Parts: sequence; C-alpha cells; structure tokens
Amino acid sequence: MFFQKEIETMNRKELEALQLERLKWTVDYCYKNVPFYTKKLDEAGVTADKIKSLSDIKYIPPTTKTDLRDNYPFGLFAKPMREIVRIHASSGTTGKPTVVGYTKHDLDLWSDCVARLATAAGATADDIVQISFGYGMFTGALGLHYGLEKIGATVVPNSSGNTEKALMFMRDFKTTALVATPSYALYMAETAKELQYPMSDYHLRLGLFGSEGCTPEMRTQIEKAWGLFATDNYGMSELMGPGVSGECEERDGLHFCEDYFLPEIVNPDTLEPLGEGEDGELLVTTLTKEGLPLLRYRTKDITRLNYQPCKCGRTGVRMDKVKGRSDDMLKIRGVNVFPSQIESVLVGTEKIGPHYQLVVRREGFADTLEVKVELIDGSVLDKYQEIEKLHNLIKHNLQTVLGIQCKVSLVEPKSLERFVGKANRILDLRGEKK
Ligand code: DLL
Repeated sequence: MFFQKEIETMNRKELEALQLERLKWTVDYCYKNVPFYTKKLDEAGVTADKIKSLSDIKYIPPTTKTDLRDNYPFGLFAKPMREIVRIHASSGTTGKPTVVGYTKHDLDLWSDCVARLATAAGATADDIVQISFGYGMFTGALGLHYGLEKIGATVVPNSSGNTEKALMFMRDFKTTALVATPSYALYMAETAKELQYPMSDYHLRLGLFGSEGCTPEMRTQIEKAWGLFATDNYGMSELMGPGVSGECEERDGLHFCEDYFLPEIVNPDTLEPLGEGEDGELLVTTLTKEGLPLLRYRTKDITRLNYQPCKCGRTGVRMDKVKGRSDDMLKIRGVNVFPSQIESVLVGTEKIGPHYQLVVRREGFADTLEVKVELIDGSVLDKYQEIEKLHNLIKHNLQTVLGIQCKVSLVEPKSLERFVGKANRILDLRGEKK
C-alpha cells in the first residue's frame, strides 16, 4: 500500500500554495543552472519573484521537443554529469531522440509517483506483476519496475518480445497483473488463444496499461479477453516517464501527481489558456526535478482537466484520457480526424476484430482515408451480401462520427501488423503532412 494521504487528499488551497512555492523554485533553478533558460527567461523578462500566482505561469515561454533536440544530448541538464545517475531517451521516430537525465533524488520521486498510481489502480504487495514493456532506453519498463517494487509487488521483468515465453511465465508464475501497451496486451491475448491452453491457466486480475491511447471499446475487448480490470496510466520520457498521471479504481479520469507536475491546458494554435473542462494541448511544468527541469513543456497531447475531487477521496486534478496527439491528428479534406474516433467505431462492431490500419493518400488535390479492418472470420469474404452489409454499416457509422466519407476495406484475419510496443496504425502516404 503506497498511499501518500497528506498529499493525495490535500485541499486545493494548500496544494496550490505548495505548487506556487515549487514553481518559483523551479524557475529560479532553471535560470541559474540552464543557460538555455537564462536566455529565454531574460528575453521574456520573467524572474522567480515576478511569479506571484500560479496563473503568472503564462508569462513563461513554453519549451518544445525541438528545444531538447537542439540541445542534444545533455544541453538542458541542470546538474553536472557526476550527479546524473540514469539516462533514458525517447523513441523519436524522426531526427535525434530526446535525452533525459535523472539525479538520485529524481529516481526516488519517480518511483514514488509510480507507486502512488499503481496503488490507486489497485496493485498491492500480493501481486505478481509481469512487465511487458521493452527494457532499455524507453522509460516504461524501468519506471514501472521500481514503482512496483516500492509497493512490494513481485516484479517479473520479462520485457516485450518473446510472447510465448511471456505467456509460459504467466501461467507458471500465476502472474496477477500485466504491464504493457494496450495493443501488446491484445496481441498477447490473441497468442494465448492460439496456444490453446485453457484461459483458466492464466490468473491476470489487473492490467496497468499505458504509453499509448486506448478507447473504452478497445479496453473492453482486452478486459474480456483476459478477464482483468484495466487501468490507464500516462506519462512521457521528457517529463520523467510513466507516473505523471493514472487512473484509480473509479476510472473516472487520470489523477495527476500535482505536487510534482503542474498541468495547464492551452489552445494548441494560439497557446491561450483554456478553462476547466475545455479540450486543448497539455503543457506541463516540472516542480521538483533536478536533472532535467522543464518549464511549460508542450506535450502535444490533447486532453482536458477536471478539478472536482474524485469518489476515491483523492483531490488532485484529473485529466481525461488522451484524445490524441495534435501531431497525430489527421486533416482529411479540411476535417480534423483523431484515430481514436475511428477506433471507437470499429472496435466492438460485430464480426470485426480489434485490428485496423488507417491509410491516408493524396489523390489529385484531395486527401483520402482508407480504413482497413480485419474480419474475425475470413470465410465471410465469400459471402457477398454479408460483406456488402457489413461494409455499408461501418462506412455509415464512420461517416456519422467523422463527418467525412472514407473507403472501408475488410481484410483477412491476421493480415494486419501486430505490435509489441506502441502501435503504429497510421500509414500516411501523402509525402508531407498537411
Ligand atoms: O510512453 C511513458 C509511459 C510509459 C507512459 C509507460 C505510460 C506507461 P514516451 O515514449 O516519451 O513515454 O511517449 C510519450 O506517449 O506524449 C502520449 O502521446 C503517449 N502516451 C503515453 N501514455 C499515454 C496514455 C511514455 N496513457 C507519449 N494514453 C505521450 C494515451 C499516451 N497516450
């Protein structure tokens, strides 16, 4: 049990006073220790004593992934290397990765955050937890690993990859909790079914999923396949890794570790602050980090905040499940489309499996979207009328939700790619993104 009651149920006024004190500390610390921030804060005319309230944060210029890349690898570190005890890096697909450094103190607080959220999700010292994130530069595996050890759970660091072996450990160890991306949890369930051991040989009761989005529809599929209770946790390497926010057993939003991270929601185009309940880009300022402090980091993730206390008793702000990334949002013929909207239409449709791919093309001057969906039973492909009916149903439902027409292709079972880490279901063939 890792419940930091004093902090997790603190009243807002006290919490905000703590945040203000830590924000001032962070601004001053960045100014004195990171030349990039000295320059930036001088240009903006901001010093720690000019910050009188939390809303004064708007005078601080945001930090971007490009700033981290421009200062690759260690340029934004605020401590000399002899005090940095761990390095991670983001899995950036283009350009240089972003590199993160942690002091001993940062690692302690990181495992506290994860322990707190894992406890809120229902993990205990009695759990045997299999970590099926890839160990390595990715923050997911080691982040969960130390947080779960802190609560006394038995950690099985089997990493991602050899799925059959992972399933063997799961059966033999009577693993009770699984840490994975939702897409890998789904793939593992599919493989388990193929191996034909009775599902009663598996003892999973809890899924600590995260690192990518998952619609409620997809979550239900995973829960049904495994017979477990799935929770979502959010984070990013630049900020720390997993442990920034996570669901409790109420699953009514992700509790933010607000004493360590200060969230804001802004309009992604104008950076104007948005009010409670409005969807926008999440900016996060670290409040205690020593190795790589960040001021108003642009996460590019679209979500909203809810300041009402949760039924579980925790008072910290909750963020909605991430709706999508502003840079993953597809613009099709002028209409904004989030892959999660498509997923919620597809997953759960009868005769359709939870695997899909989105192909975007430019034909002439118009963008087109093809949605490829796997059938559960391939023999349906021989039944023209049935296929036609299913095809029209999906096309109609997609049009209702997205407001645009798209091409729907029903494909053979198991013909689309499976993922052991984060899923990459978008194939954008337009050359350059609009
Ligand atoms: O994915 C950290 C993490 C590991 C979080 C394990 C949770 C569990 P990055 O690889 O830097 O770090 O990717 C960060 O992944 O900006 C989001 O776009 C996305 N993301 C992370 N968690 C969620 C989630 C880790 N629960 C990027 N739901 C973030 C939706 C998520 N998207």
